[in-house]
Amino acid sequence: MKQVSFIHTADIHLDAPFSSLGDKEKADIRRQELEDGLKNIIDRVRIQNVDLLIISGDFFEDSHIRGSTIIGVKNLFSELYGTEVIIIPGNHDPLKENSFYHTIGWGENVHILTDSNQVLFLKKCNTCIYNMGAIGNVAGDFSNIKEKDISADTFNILVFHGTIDMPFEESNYNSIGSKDIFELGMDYVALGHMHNYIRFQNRTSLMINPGSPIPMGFDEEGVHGFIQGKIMYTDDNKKLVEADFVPFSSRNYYNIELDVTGCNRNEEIIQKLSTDDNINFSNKDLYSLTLRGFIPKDFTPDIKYLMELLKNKCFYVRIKNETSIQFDYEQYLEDPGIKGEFVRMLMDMQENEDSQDRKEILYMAIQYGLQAMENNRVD
Ligand SMILES: [Mn+2]
Repeated sequence: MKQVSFIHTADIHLDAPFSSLGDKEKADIRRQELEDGLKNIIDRVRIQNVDLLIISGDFFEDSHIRGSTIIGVKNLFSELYGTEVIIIPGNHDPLKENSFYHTIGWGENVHILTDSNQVLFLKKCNTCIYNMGAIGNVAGDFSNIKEKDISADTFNILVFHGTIDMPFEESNYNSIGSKDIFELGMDYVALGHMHNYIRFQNRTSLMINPGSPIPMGFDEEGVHGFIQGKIMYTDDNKKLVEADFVPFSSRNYYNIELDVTGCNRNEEIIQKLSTDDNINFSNKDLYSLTLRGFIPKDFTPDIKYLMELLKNKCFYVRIKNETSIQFDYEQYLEDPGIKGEFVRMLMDMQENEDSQDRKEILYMAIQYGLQAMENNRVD
């Protein structure tokens, strides 16, 4: 076989509860979208007749997964006549005794990887699949694989759910350095665990963490997707790997900030929001809006009211009020101490300034300066 094609995904977290949204209806929609997303990936695999579908861990949420979801998935896999499905358990779907990995009779084309002593050789694809960290023993698995004779005559893929190039702390699941993995001489390393897209490459190997195809929270901002690629022999019998990120997520998360300094009423906040060129709400996306800046002592933004006005502009919004109380700096003008001196100096600078932008910056400087001196902190 001259080439093997693959789609590589990870961290789908089927049946994740999305409880952090605090909105049951929206959470149910998101949960369904995980399933629909997987269906779409499987459709693509089938239509394009891709040789391998690789899922590098956290395929489902073990503590929330429903039998009906798994049966549905199993049936979808069974329709992939030309494709081998390769799955490694992750930290959210560990290989426990009562795991669906054990209790369901998966089809013949589905391979749950667990034992690093055993290499899965897929003859029709001329591909060897290695696995590391399925039961949390990365160091042991690593040396098992290292002892093996990695053949130049097969396509070699390592599947791993873990943390790459992070401090070796106990909290980091399956930690290992990229240099070590490169040493194994794999053609492609199908990573999972980090929910963002990361690509590592050296002269001979390509190693990709695709990230979650469907983002799951505000710490997973922007467009998400999966990897599609192939390994092939070139005319001079060298191996070549091509793999691309395929944007996929139909809804994305965005953290946005709005400086509401000078606003005295909720309507003014809305006005500011609608004229901010950097903020463009889309009714399919999720937003976490943080209000910042200095506002008068007697004004508290009405979060409920603001949410009500914004909720039709987007799929989901939450608003955090991190504003500070505005200092009435004129009361410091007669102050004989350092605060008075500071305010007088900056107000003089403001008066001699022609540019409106510079005037506003100096106003903020007065506010931050007073905050530092009065409260011993700067927000
Ligand atoms: Mn995960």
